[in-house]
Amino acid sequence: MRSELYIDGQWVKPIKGGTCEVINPATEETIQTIGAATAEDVDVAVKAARRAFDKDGWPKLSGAQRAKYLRAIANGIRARQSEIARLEVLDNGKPFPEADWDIADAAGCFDFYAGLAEQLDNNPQETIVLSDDRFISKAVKEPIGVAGAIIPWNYPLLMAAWKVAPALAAGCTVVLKPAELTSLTALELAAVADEAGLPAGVLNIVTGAGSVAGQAIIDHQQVDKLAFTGSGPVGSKIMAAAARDIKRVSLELGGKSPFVVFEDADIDEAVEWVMFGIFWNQGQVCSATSRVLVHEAIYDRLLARLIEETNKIKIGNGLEEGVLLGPLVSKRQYEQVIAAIEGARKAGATVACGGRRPDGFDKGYYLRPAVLTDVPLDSDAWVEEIFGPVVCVRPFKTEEEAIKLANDSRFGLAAAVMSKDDVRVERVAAAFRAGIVWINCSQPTFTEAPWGGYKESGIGRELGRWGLENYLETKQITRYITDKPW
Ligand code: TXE
Repeated sequence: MRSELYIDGQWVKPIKGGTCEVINPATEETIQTIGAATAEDVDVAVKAARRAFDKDGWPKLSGAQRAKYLRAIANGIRARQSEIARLEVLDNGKPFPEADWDIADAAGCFDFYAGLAEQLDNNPQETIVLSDDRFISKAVKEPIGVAGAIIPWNYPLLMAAWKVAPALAAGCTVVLKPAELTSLTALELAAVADEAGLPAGVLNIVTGAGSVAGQAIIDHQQVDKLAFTGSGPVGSKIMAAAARDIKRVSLELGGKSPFVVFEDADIDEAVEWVMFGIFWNQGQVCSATSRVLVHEAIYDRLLARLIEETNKIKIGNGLEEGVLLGPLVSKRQYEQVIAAIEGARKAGATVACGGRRPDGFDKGYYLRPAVLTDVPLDSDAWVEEIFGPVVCVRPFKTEEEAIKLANDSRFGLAAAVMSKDDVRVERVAAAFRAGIVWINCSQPTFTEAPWGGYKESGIGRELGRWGLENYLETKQITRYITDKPW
């Protein structure tokens, strides 16, 4: 298990010697003490990334050469997949099969962007047809420079991959700060990159508090681009910091995503997707479909089945066989979710099941998944992201009403619809004001497809070719090609 910062190809202790404890949310025990970087360490890391970009030639390598490193990282992750997945469970609490899937997906993300890095060689320039034939123009893609990436704790390695893989593929160099709660697998990523021979300074990992190390990254004048996934308030701070020096910025923030189930949906299938949409990863998912709108004709039956199935979910340590729901990531997150459920109750909602500590657990941040009904539309429980295994279910009468309720949110990350009527699902998909729409499912996520939100859920798109664009500038080169005088 790594504990030091990874800066300029070296494992180093923080200059001021600070540390932070890593807690296993299943046992509340400390599993590791890691470095807490300060602005001094961030400065060294940014300067290393700057040198790797400006002088050492990472952006000058061909896409195919960078792709080799990315593929070596993908293979390095896969070679240690189970070990890294186990570490993710200890750090984050999620069930092992979910962690194992995340790690495989992180490796796949590096492979995918290796492919796109190669394509940059094949198609580096776009010729532009001009209205004036005395000139020709072309558009060339170039890496932005040093990227500062700040990521959350819900998918620790996967979020690192979503930022690092496209940035490196584009030719940027990176300073990554993982969440202080879950830094262990990001440090393993550094170890894998190191073994893959990634040149010094291309990828730097600084662990530590958001308000210190994170703030130092966003304030650093030699960082050209900020990529962030996390809470809205920190997203605002990042945008404000970026505004000062006109840094490029991409943000993936929270959500309160709706799932509309029409009367012709198969109830068992709908319940399965509804549960997957909110209980996967203990509900700590930005795109979780946490507001379920069910047509009144099937509302009672669907709700009864949902409660029945929710009560059957096996809760426990993510390393135990068959566990579907682990602990929440931290004491703070646990207390916030409990407070949100209490707030809902006070506002008049009914807690139809769960919402409290399961029997027999005296340690760990475990919570029985909760189904809330009669949640007032103006209550926090309906409006704010809870980021836990808590779903609000509400009946609707008409398609128009469902769309209105679905879109009545300041967020717009994702939305889902379920119906056997093909025309209707397309119509509803078009009406949703959200960056990701799922038809007859919820949450499937593909490295190839764009990911990001409307409204307060963020700016920009990750994944797919859109993810690469986040790290590229476009340069216009225009040549005067005639002997005729100007
Ligand atoms: O997020 P923060 P937190 C939401 C979710 C959750 C809430 C709080 O609702 O309950 O946010 O979680 C770094 N400058 N999401 O407090 O603080 C921090 O160190 C620079 C949704 O953990 O936003 C971490 O690395 N960086 C989300 C990262 O920001 C700063 C996933 C995210 O932490 C910083 C996580 C600063 N001033 C939480 N302050 C999603 N969209 O998936 C903090 N950080």
